[in-house]
Amino acid sequence: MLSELDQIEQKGLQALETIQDEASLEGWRVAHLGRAAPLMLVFDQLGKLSKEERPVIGRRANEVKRALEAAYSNRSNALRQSALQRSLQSERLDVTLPGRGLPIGRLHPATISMHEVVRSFADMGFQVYRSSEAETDEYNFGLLNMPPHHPARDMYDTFYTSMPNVSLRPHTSPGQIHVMRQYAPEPIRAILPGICYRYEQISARHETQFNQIEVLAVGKNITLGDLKGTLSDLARRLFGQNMHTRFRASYFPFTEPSAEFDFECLICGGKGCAVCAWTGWLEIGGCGMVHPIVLQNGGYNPAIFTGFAAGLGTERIMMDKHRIEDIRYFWANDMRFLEQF
Ligand code: FA5
Repeated sequence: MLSELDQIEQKGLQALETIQDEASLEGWRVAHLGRAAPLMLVFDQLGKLSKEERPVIGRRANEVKRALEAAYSNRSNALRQSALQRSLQSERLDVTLPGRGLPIGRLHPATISMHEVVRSFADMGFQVYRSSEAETDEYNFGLLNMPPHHPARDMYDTFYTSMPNVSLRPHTSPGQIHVMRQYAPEPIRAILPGICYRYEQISARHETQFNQIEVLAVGKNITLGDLKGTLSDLARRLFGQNMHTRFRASYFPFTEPSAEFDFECLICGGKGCAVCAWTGWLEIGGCGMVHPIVLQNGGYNPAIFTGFAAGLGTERIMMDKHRIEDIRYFWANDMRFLEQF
């Protein structure tokens, strides 16, 4: 029986040397140390041996068991180590590699321009008022003294919606009525920034969507001088003391008298270009004294109150400031343009 135990030990240790993975190792454990293993059968037979043989065989059987268990545990550790080494090699993590950069967003140039103009007006005591981009015909035109079929409607090439009487606002002026109706008979100093839409022939100076800032002041002693002073001051706040501006007589049904407000064209330096329509002056907005009918529609008594209003194109202001020679850059979504601001 002692030689049988020697064989058991030898075979077990030999078999263990060929084991290369965890599954075969478990198979080996069941075969050599499991309940039905030859070694365990030796233990089962110990009771049947003589008094003399039993301690000798028992001791040897225990030795073999410990030897197999120790070899099993060494092999198991070795396999785990080599599996770890393999995974470290194949799933190697280079902690010195730079991470993936997150692109940092920035404000759109049209928004930057809007913010600059809003800040200047805020410094002059104007409050920001928001009004919606889709308006009824009444607000876009009717309440601004343009009843149906009024020829001045032709100046606003409007996008109509599938909802009767609702269109995208072609200017921010309908907001004047909303502010007046909310605050009458209190005095008003408000600006209304926002996007406008026109079915427009696109050119270096015209887009189908553009931002305007509506300016509205209503009170008891407001004059044309206040309008001219406020807009001239805006130009100086944005461009410095030496900025040249001019007012040209014009016509809007919702103001009387009316004017266009121009900045000197810094894009061509006054020589004439596609943006200033070869005049040397860049039209920034329309303005005038609020028409008595509009004041009345807003809830103010025109015998007591007067007011001025203006609608300024903020992309045009940005174009003048940064010498941008085509308005189409604003919405073309070209990063080479957008990243410059
Ligand atoms: C108006 O929209 C009037 N509502 C302005 C106004 C308000 C007058 C209050 C009196 C009182 P106008 O159509 O001229 O006016 O547009 C005003 C400004 O918006 C223009 O001077 C220009 O700077 C800008 N603008 C108008 N159309 C476009 C366009 N298609 N693309 C880019 N900017 C435009």
